[in-house]
Amino acid sequence: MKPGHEPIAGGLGALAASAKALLRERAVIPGTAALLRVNQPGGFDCPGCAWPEGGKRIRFDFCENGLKAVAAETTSKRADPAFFAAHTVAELSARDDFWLEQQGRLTHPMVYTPERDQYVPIGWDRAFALIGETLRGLGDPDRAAFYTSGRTSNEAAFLYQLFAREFGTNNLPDCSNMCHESSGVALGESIGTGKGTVTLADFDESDCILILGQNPGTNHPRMLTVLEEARKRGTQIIAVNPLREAGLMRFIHPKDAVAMLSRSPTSIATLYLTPLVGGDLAVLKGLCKCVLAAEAAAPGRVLDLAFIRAHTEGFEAFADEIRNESWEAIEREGGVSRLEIEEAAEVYCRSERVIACWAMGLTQHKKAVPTIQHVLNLLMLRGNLGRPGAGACPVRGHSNVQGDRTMGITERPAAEFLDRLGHAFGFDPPRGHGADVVQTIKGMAAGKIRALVAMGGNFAAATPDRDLTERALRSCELTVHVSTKLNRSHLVTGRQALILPCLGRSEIDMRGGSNQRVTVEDSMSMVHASSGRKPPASPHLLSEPALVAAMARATLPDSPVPWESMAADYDRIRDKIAEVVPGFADFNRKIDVPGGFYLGNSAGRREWKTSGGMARFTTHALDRITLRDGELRLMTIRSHDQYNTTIYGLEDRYRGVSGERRVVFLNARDLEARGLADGDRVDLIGEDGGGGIRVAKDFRAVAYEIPAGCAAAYFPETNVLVPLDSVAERSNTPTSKFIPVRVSKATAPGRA
Ligand SMILES: Nc1nc2c(c(=O)[nH]1)N[C@H]1C(S)=C(S)[C@@H](COP(=O)(O)OP(=O)(O)OC[C@H]3O[C@@H](n4cnc5c(=O)[nH]c(N)nc54)[C@H](O)[C@@H]3O)O[C@H]1N2
Ligand SMILES: Nc1nc2c(c(=O)[nH]1)N[C@H]1C(S)=C(S)[C@@H](COP(=O)(O)OP(=O)(O)OC[C@H]3O[C@@H](n4cnc5c(=O)[nH]c(N)nc54)[C@H](O)[C@@H]3O)O[C@H]1N2
Ligand SMILES: [Mo]
Repeated sequence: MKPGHEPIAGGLGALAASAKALLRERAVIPGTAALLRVNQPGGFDCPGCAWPEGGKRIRFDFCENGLKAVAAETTSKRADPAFFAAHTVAELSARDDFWLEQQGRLTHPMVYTPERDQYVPIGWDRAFALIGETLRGLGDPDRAAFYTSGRTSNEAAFLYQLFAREFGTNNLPDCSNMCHESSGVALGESIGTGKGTVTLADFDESDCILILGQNPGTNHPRMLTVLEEARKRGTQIIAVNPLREAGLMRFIHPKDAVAMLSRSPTSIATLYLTPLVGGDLAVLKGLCKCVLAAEAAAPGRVLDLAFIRAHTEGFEAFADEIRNESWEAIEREGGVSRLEIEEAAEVYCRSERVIACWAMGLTQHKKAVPTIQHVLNLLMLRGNLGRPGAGACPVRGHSNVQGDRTMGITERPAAEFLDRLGHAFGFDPPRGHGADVVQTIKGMAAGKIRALVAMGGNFAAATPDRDLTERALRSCELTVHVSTKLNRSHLVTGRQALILPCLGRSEIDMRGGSNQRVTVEDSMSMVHASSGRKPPASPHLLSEPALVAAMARATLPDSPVPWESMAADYDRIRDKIAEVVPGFADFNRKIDVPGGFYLGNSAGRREWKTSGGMARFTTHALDRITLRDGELRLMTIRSHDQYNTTIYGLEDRYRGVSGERRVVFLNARDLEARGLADGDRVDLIGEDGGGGIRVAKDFRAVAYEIPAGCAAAYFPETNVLVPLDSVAERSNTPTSKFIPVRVSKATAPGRA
């Protein structure tokens, strides 16, 4: 890309791309009408990301990628029985993810017939009976696993975990295991909460925002509006990212006609550090080192000693370790110069109210938990926790991934939660820890887990080690996918396989004569209602809560749980949630308020629910990262035209890629060292851990501004390369942002 011609995030490009998405989907509601009810009181929650809608100052906020998510759901295309009759599963398997997505909404419950290698329609009752019989026949409830993706509403999630636990298992893997699990572990241990401590209002007050390992221009576009406003107030924004992401550089709000015509974008980041992939722990240690040095130079002027004394433990050990860390190691491991780190630290120390945001660039690494704990260490040094304008902000992915956890979707439930659940429904929930995503794949591969039920998501494509995962899924007695759209997971069938189509969030959910509301929780712990406005894509769809209730009844015919009654009126589900989940008293009344209610955050009140009752400084050695000769650090990231495994299109406008997804971004020096040129076809070759190799074939090499030694390519095409055993310490999150690979000239055309 030529200097000066870098793309500007938002602007006219966003409007053009949005129009294209609507056209492609032949979306049922013309753009504006649908959008006007997205994220508005009385409307539905955007099925895109988990960035909050605006709390008290609710307003219409245009979002290109939110619109793509709505267009994808409201498409007029249909994958109906005639479609399935025209294709064998083998034929469908040969198609790519973009094509599968383009077939439109699922309309009927379908069952796999091995004789014809096809999906054929099945009645709902027979589908539920099949699930019930198979699950009961497993003998041991731990032979089943119940996966959840993060779009599932609170009501559906609550019923789903209840079903799994009444059936007798805590095998509740979820997408969070691959996403912000590392944040949850780090936050929990350091400050006694699994969630972010800030609200949207804090962004209005902060004078410095750190953005680490996050690409908001693509993945949380509405965040750019907040950053733009902050910039206009003079807030300093420090980006830490190996890539100079367009959304972090310059932005024009697509609603802002004047700026668009005059082309004067707001520059977002005031300082941009570009570490090596996996170099953040070093950079953060460097920042802490500078803060301690500044305090030594001006005692009592830099650290918030009152906060450190009253609220924290472990400071001395932490400070000792940081003082002993050498700049040589910090610069080598971080890939950022001491000078740049000092500059950033100077801004940090000058600022009174600092928020740190982060996403997958920090969470999907071997040292993810220590790295995030160093973000917290850095904040604690100056008391940037639990006061206005300051705090920790893990920016969540899926629109209700945080709410699902609040509702009990976790393989490691707290004892108190189980006590209340058992008490509310009159049963004894299982107490042992269940399987997370990685353990579920291993369990299936070992024949211990024999059935997988998936509430949304795309288990086969989103998880590591595609080959092994596919074998694991195929070995199951039963795979069940509750879905809106056709995806890869449907094509990787167990001995018996079901696709159960459900209502999307944009759709009217009539039960007992009224349009039911559901609720979601955003990344900042605001819970609010969502109700669909659009007629369902097919008359045969069921809502997720209704589906779960029916599965549960078919599996547990004698269950004392009032499944039918709860599925008929979601107010009754909410009444039960109020009984079981802290913070939800008076739930039904609270969601009548536009914008919903704030669940609160203990650390945000400076209450530390850690084992020691204090916020905790933590220490972590800075290990030397070594790669084998010729290997690069590959991070697997999202393009601007996808939602996780859902591919909307083949454009990555902000990175200058058009019409393809099999690209790998490389530093010119690394290209040259391999005798490669920009545009060459290459293979990506990783180790499989057992002495063999894994190959992702036929990518186009793109010369790019990325630190030497690093590479980037899109997920899920690269998931074949992610070893199942390569996980973050303690959170067990696959290390999707650090895959050692060799890059060499493509051997033969064809893909793997
Ligand atoms: N449109 C759209 N919106 C989405 C999604 C989507 O796919 N499409 N997905 C949703 C979900 S589930 C999630 S979790 C979020 C994901 O949101 P992000 O975390 O923003 O998504 P990624 O593309 O994985 O990008 C990670 C960023 O981290 C940087 N990075 C990678 N490795 C490192 C590293 O070692 N250090 C640092 N400092 N940076 C690094 C990459 O350059 C990239 O900018 O977005 C959510 N929103
Ligand atoms: N290599 C690599 N792998 C990764 C990541 C990475 O950065 N790199 N990121 C990880 C992350 S952060 C995440 S969160 C996971 C995502 O993993 P998942 O959540 O499992 O995957 P998605 O692609 O979001 O799921 C898309 C499918 O959900 C279904 N769906 C959409 N809307 C609805 C709905 O309203 N109800 C129901 N029941 N189904 C619906 C559709 O059928 C669609 O095909 O992937 C992880 N995998
Ligand atoms: Mo995610």
